[in-house]
Amino acid sequence: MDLPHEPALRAIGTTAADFERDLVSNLYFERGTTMESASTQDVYQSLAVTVRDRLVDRRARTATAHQAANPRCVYYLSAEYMLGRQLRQNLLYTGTEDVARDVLKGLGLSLEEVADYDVEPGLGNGGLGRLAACLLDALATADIPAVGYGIRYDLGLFRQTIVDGAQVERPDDWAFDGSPWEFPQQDDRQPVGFYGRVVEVAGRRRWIPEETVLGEPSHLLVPGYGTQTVNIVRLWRARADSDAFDLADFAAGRSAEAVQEVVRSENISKVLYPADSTEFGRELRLKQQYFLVSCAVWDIVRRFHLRNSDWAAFADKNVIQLNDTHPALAVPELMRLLIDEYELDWDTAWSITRGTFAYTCHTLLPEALETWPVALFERLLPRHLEIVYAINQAHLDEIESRFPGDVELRRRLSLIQEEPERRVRMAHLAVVGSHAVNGVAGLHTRLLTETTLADFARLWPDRFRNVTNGISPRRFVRLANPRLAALISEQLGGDGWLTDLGRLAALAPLADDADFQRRWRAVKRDNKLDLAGYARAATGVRIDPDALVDVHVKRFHEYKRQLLKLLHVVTLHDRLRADPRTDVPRTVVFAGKAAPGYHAVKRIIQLINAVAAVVNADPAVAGRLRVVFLPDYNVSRAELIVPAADLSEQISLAGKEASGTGNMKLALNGAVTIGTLDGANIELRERVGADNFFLFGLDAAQAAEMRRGDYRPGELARADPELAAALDAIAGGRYGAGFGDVLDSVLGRDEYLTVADYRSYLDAQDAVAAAWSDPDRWTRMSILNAASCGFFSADRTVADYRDRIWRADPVRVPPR
Ligand code: 26V
Repeated sequence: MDLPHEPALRAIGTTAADFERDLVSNLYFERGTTMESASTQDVYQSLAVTVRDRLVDRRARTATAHQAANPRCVYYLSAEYMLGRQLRQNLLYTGTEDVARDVLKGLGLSLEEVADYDVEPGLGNGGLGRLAACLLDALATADIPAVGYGIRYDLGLFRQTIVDGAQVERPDDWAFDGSPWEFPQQDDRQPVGFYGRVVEVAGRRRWIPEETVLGEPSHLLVPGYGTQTVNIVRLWRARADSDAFDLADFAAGRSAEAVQEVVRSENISKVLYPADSTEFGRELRLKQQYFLVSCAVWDIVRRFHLRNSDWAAFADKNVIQLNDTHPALAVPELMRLLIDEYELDWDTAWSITRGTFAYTCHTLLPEALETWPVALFERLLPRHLEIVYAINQAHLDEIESRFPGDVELRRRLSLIQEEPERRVRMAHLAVVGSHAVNGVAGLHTRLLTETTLADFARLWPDRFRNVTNGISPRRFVRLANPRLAALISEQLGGDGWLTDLGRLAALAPLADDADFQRRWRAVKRDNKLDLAGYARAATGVRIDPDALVDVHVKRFHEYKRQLLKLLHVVTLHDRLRADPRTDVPRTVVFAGKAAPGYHAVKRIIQLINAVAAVVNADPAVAGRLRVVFLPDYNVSRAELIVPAADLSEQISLAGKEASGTGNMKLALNGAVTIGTLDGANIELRERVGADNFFLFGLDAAQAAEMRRGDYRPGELARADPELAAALDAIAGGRYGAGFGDVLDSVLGRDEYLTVADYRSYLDAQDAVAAAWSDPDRWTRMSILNAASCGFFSADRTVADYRDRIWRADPVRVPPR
């Protein structure tokens, strides 16, 4: 591709004058206004375009370099991307932050007030989505050619509001005021079929879909830090054909009928994880999954053909990483293209397919392992079901030849579950269709290969490996915590640590240095003041910047045990009522969304807010304990909370959290962890040292053992006077009537062993309070935590994937 010289040259000016001229020009040509009459929104939009243009030039050179090198490309398929706000990131990555600040100042505006208009794209739910964003950031930073494929949800997951203490979901119309970072490509639309039948044409099976929608791509730029590479994330939105609107209906006044087909098509990219409580919702989810993979696989094949002509090279030139099972349909989709459209024979197609795919599993919870009813699958994707059956036949034949007569083994490993209804097992499809399968932390991979996927690990031991998750230090230190970043850069003599996080180890010798400790504490305190300002405005609750900021922030799930944290709060409340000098001054911050249909955890949110209201108003507490629930946890909220945290709650029941990445974000920002031996907590504790980590609770083996035995939570709870008192206080209505049901889970089955771990957790919290009472000791722990987090950089994670799965080489993009 030739570079568009003139516009590119105009866009890359780096002086303040260039920047200002472009900003004013964008204001005029893009917004149709002038500096004198522009609103702050106008200025924001023009600023975004001005910054974006500086990346476009790099993107053009990246595309040219990739075209010339014909490298192996990494394609990341994910239902979620939590990219976070783009403006600050792109100012940083283009080195225009100071210039922009100066220019805006000259215009009487602060960068902060303009940046406030930047909205984070609502394309994710939790750790899986943020991991996708961190890996894309690290891929670009490592100059590895990569494209992320996803869905451009109009309304994302949902915006969480709290009404009378309860979560109320509202649409997250993230692009309502425009979306300046996106490049829509209306001319690149791609048809996607659904339903219909399979016919035989000249001895070949062919799918004749009954319904077709259009996938319309748009992309966002993914710049690397300190490099010229700009990769892309390509997001697809569902569009109806322009003929779908029924003019006759409309003319007859039947406006709802007129748009029926348009609405049905466009529903596919309306929201992330539509409720699956109805048949409509379940079908829509499966439609979304196929929509994404159909668009992505087609695009990957198209890109391959731009540079290659021989299918034999396909698995060498492409690796497709499946981010959990949501995109697992890509396996039969690639097979269908290769066999039905390109007429390859089965064996060739299968060896290309398996050679191309790799699968990352992100869970251990059996209920999160997706399966789809065969009946639904067959109705929506009849040809894919035939292909799944054929893959399964060959798979079961292989098992029979290696383990003759082992009917049980074949039943367990089949892609089809037979009882109680026939369903397609998506994790099995992903494992069988991939040449590499990985878990996301050491314990997770071990448990996967010993339990959930044990039979597969016995069948193909070489296919399994561990790649421990990581996080972007650019996003979670430099952008989220600029004060800390400045202190570290000053101390280390530059910002090389941002791409070589192991260099933080050089901070360890300063852990006891009085002056460094003082500065470290000052950074934390300023960050707490920022959080306090936000919390005050958002909830009315005052945060004391000198109190221990104790944070439990993540999606709500019973296994993550927000309820255990709340029982600690209630016990502290009891103790404070008896003795106002107990514990240390503490602010407990909760944040996180509950799945809309997950009633049990929505009740926990209500109870948290009820406890917060009583505790915060109780004169006996005298401000020593504050509880705040910050609504609508997302990347932007994490950027505010994480830098201010002193104590990081990572208290899932051991054996349930695949990895966790909040644990890494918080430790890297100097929070000390209180946690179980779960997920990546184990690797974190190994690195920061047992002395700098508050460990409690059962380990995974003990937890599994206890679940198998005669566990009696009701009796155990009554045997601990403080726990009994806390439960009585809740049941007795101290925080409002009618919360008895929340306790039923604990006193009944206690699936997540909250009662079993309570005492150990409280003891560990008492140790936290003792450590906090000695500021020098605490600060030492805090510094050592950050200094030991080098391993958790997403750059290391990407290097692991690159060396052990992707085998992809960097392509240097020359500077202009
Ligand atoms: C699964 C499902 C299954 C059916 C319907 C909706 C739905 C939505 C999301 C998921 C994915 C659950 C897996 C997940 O988010 N795992 C998280 O991945 C993080 C990154 O690896 C990891 O740090 C967390 O421990 C893990 O919970």
